[in-house]
Amino acid sequence: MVSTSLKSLPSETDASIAPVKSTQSSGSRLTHPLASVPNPIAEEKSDAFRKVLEDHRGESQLVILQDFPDPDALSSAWAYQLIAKQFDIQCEILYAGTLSHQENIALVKLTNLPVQRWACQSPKIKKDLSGYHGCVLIDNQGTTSQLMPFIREASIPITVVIDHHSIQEGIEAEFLDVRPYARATATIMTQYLQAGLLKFDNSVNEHIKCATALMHGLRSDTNYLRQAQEEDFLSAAYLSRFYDSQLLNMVLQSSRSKQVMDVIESALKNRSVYNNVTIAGVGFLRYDNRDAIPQAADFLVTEDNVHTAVVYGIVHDEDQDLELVVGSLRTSKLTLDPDEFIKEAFGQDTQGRFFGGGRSLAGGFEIPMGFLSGLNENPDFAKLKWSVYDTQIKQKLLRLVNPENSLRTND
Ligand SMILES: [Mn+2]
Repeated sequence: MVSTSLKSLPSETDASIAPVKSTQSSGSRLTHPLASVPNPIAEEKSDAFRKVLEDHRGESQLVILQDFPDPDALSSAWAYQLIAKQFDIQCEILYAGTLSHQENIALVKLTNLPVQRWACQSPKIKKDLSGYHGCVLIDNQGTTSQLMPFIREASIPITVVIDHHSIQEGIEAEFLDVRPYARATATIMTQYLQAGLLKFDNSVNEHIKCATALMHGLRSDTNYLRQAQEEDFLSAAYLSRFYDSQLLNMVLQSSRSKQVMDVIESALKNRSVYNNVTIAGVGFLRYDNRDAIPQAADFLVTEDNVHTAVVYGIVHDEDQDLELVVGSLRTSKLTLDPDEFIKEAFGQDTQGRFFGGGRSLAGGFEIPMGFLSGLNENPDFAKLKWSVYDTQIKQKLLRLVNPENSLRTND
């Protein structure tokens, strides 16, 4: 739950900075003196977005995040909520999984980010969905949330989708803004702010905190701006007028748990490098530590001569007594499309749904273990099971990485 006891920090932002005026008198709203060209897509989308919000004035909406929301998703959803409020639309931001990364927990606590967990699988927790007029997907397209079946069952229409992952087949919404070339959803949301959908104000604490969250989201999806493009820098420059750098430092200084360190340790120990791709299985881990997998991938991709890292493990969800193979891919190779790579490596389930996907420079997958879930008290069985999955995942990855030696499973 969101803590409300933490006092806000004073803002370091300088309220005296004058708003930047456009150098072009013709006055495209998004033209910035630093931008060589105005951004016509952002402008066109902002107009359409405004119309949709206008059409839904006074309604209640559910903003659905992926099961393991990251800073980009959390901050963008918050920005959406604040924008929607201007149009008298009430939003509840929900996710089904856990906030497992220490930075995400710190972000939510320190900024009082208004997000709630809905443990939809628990039969004890029923949610009445009758009062909601629409559903909004931010930084996802519904394929990574366990909540979507409930939304569909309640016949809640998808009103808005704003995302930067590759477009998912069959996604339909009244307003769709999916820009796979954008590095972060926070960049897109900031462009909406710049277009005037909501004017951030340095004297409003909530705006300072949301700007800080967006800055964190934007930075974390661009590898601390190392992979940022002009649009991201322009959005970051805009946010810099409002964000609180001390607060952001506090979020970033949150430390890793011992369990996360242990997962990183086993990723290091178990890694094998094939054609500049490092692959590491980390064995079994608890659901709450699931986010250690992307953190380990983030770390492994920093090795000399490595451009891509894939880390995976078997995650046990005690609540549902289910096991999943969860994996993360990180790459610094701009020509590698993580979405394509993961879809090609692991394919689809019997219902035609892919086991994973991605965005620029990052991807992930989840493979349910079905009948083989559980009963790991028997160490021999657990070992055997891990060995089967470990070998199979390596084989699938190596078909792409190392096509000639696809059957080589040991190095
Ligand atoms: Mn994102």
